[in-house]
Amino acid sequence: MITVTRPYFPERETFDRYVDSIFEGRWLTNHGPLEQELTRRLETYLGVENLLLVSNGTLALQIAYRALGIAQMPGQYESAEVITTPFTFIATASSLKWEGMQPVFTDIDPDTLCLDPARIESAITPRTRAIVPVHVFGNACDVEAIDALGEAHDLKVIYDGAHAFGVTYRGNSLLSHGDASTLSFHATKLFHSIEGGAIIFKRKEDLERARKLINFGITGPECIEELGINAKMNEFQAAMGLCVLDEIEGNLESRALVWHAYAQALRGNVQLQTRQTGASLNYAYFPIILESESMLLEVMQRLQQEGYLARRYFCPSLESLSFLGRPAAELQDEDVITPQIVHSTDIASRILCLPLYSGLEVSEILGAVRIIVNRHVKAA
Ligand code: T4K
Repeated sequence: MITVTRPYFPERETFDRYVDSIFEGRWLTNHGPLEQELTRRLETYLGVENLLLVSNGTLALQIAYRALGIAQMPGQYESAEVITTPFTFIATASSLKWEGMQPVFTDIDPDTLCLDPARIESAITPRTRAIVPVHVFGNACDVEAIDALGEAHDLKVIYDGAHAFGVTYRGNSLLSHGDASTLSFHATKLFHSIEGGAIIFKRKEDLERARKLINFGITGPECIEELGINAKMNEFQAAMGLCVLDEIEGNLESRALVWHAYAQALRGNVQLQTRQTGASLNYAYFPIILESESMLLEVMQRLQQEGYLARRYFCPSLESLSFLGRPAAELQDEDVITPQIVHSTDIASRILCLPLYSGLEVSEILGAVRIIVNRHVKAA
């Protein structure tokens, strides 16, 4: 079966060398030498400062909210609102709810599939604390417009960049926008550390606070300064990250071949995500948008019969999940704004991500391309 993705496995010998160094140094976690090396190398590779490694991409979001102070408002804890996109993986919104905030969904742009900045302003209320947009499928959000909104309304902006590893925008790292950007290094991502993640802060003081938070708030042997949690990356995760980073260029080249083969064959046949001008590609995902949900189901089934496991990333649109909704008491509040979500619901019902990973041969995807094109031609 050709699955939607397959984790990148680096050279075993390289991994063994890093593991040997762990055994020799007898240091397994808590800010070890490999974690420090990976931090330095990622800052250089990505062209960013103030990068903090954490144990996964969901905790990266949670720690970013805490370090920036949006998750801590005594007395108002339950009613803090954060504007975010409904078209994303569940972790973007569930991390907010988990931290006691109310996600307020505003609609996406139906072409770029990212949060539409024109819809954000009308959803801002006195309770709004932050905006959490997502560079979905590695496509850059309209960062200029969103950063400007954050500044004008004194809101923190935290970009969920889980899909945006290595993406540049107008020559600089896309991840340097906002008060913070987060990354996921889950096994299924183009760069991974088995599980893992990172936060890139604009300000050094926020980085320093987050460094404390991921280690229980401890700052010295007998000093616990504030409430914290355990979100540290261990040395085996860092070892995997270092090996995957060693081979990142070949990984990207291999993905690029498949990505461009899909694009060439499918452009004009199905709707593709409109890429943000000025942003680079990282070949993380290849989504296609079919004409209807029934056509999507038919195409998916045909693909599966031929051995291709495409995935409905991201379905359902998150505003439909009642456990992310407002508590009943707040629903009676006249100040509560519930923005209308049209595009995200529609796109979520007919979007499909095609198999894409390093090592997948172009010849192996031709059957999938044929099924999609034939179905389209029959429908036209
Ligand atoms: N924000 C956004 C926007 C995200 O997309 C994500 C994660 C996060 C935040 C949170 O970051 P983390 O806390 O996860 O670091 C996968 C990933 O688990 C998840 O990390 C990712 N987004 C999401 C888009 O995809 P599933 O439920 O689709 O994974 P799963 O287990 O179905 O795997 C997908 C395919 O990969 C399978 O068909 C087979 C293949 N696979 C997977 C694994 C784990 C393998 O061949 N080997 C493996 O070891 O969520």
